[in-house]
Amino acid sequence: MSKPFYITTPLYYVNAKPHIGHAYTNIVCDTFARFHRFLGEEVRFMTGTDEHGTKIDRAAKDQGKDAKVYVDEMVPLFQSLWNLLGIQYDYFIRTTDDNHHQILQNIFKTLEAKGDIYRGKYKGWYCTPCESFWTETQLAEGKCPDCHRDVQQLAEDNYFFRLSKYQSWLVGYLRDSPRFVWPETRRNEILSFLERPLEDLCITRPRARLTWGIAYPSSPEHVVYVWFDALVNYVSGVAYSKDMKQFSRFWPADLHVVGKDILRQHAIYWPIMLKAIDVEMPRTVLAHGWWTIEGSKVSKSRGNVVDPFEIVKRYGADAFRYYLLHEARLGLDGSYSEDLLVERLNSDLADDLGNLVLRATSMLERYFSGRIPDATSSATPLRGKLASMTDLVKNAMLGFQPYAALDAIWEVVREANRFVEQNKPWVLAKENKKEELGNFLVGLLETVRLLGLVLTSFLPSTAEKILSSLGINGRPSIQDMQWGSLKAGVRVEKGVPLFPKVE
Ligand code: ME8
Repeated sequence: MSKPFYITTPLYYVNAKPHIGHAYTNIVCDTFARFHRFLGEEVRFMTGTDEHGTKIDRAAKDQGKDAKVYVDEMVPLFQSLWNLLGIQYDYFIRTTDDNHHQILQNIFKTLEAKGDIYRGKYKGWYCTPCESFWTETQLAEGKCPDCHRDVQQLAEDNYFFRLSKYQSWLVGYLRDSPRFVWPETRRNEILSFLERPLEDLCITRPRARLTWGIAYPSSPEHVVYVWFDALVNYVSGVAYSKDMKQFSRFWPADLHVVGKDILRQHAIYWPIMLKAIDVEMPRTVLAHGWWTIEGSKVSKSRGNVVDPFEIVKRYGADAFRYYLLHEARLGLDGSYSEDLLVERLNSDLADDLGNLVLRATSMLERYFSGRIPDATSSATPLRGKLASMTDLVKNAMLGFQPYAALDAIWEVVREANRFVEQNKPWVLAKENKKEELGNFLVGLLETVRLLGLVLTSFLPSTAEKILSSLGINGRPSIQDMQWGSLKAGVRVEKGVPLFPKVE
């Protein structure tokens, strides 16, 4: 049996409510996870929360709360959003989990025994909002090169991880592994970043400055740097060093999905950490682009966030999923517009898909009392279109292009609506051409069934409504994408509008 498909999201900081950016990453991952389940694979889909470090400590203090009390209150907010958006994860990991702590400690033991960690003095500039240290030359006019805010000078005793020792190995690995970082342009960025010497990574913070972190095992005066802590989740979530049978069942991860803001950590620190502990590389780190508003990245520190809870309340989870998956090419930035979301909802979802399903089921109700008639012929031009759609969708998804998969699906949706206009079933009914009308409707309902199946990865609750109105329940599979399995005599529920239009 082949290995389960193991897919991960970043672990989100819990210093604020999740926003559209977090929702996007999880929707993308959920769509891939569902699609691999649809292909018949076993899937391990893990998401979770990053709960240590200065940002979280500060957020808790701002509210006058103990850090652990604070994170315990924030985590359910993330989980409730994932529920609302239909995110079907298999495991939720928190960096405050005991298991994660123990595994992190085991990893330190290995690294220390190998001599890959040493104690030294760290001098540098620190940007608190970004949690980043910068060298003098990296600063942009004396400010943080990422967010352009003030930085503070620091000099302190810390522990360092020998990134530099593995630099030439990493360069070779990236050159030889074209799919390790996707898209290609990002891989090239990492390779050109690696043309300069890598500095070793400072992996602790003095307790005197920060207490909210995992204890560094060899020094009571230090806690672990939040990035080192968080990256380990990808292996601690599958029991690395604790249950190697479980670990080797899932590892290597097939897909780490991250935003381009955190690609360096995932394409430089993470593979080096794995190499140092002698663990196989994940197959692909996929960096997607940013959602922006008026050209600026949506981010909690900029305060221009779009509240996904509100969007879902107004338009429903599937409309939000459709918009995000369709409007930005994975890997590139997308400019968020609520007006465009509404436009897509009214046209693609309500006029095209909703209308097709409603027409098909209503006509069956009207002309055949809602029961699927016996078809005497299955000749319809839609059949071939659906077969090629299935291939297109599969290729698009395996090539990380969910928008292209949706385009291929909507080609068929629109074609099916045209098919209704051209065949004028109401005329067939008037002329009492029952057989022709029956054949026509069976073809149309088959199309609706196959669309319902293929949509399960993208618009899960809509797909479920479509399928259950046709009396189809259970785990949908690509194997069911064969033309002709609707049974004569089955009672089909008359549809309700799937997507009420928004003014
Ligand atoms: O970086 N557009 O957590 P974080 C698209 N804890 N995606 C966005 C986005 C935007 N405008 N803003 C955020 C961290 N994201 C670390 C990760 S992983 C071991 C540790 C998404 O809460 C995107 O996936 O700041 C980005 O990488 C992530 O949220 C950052 O989330």
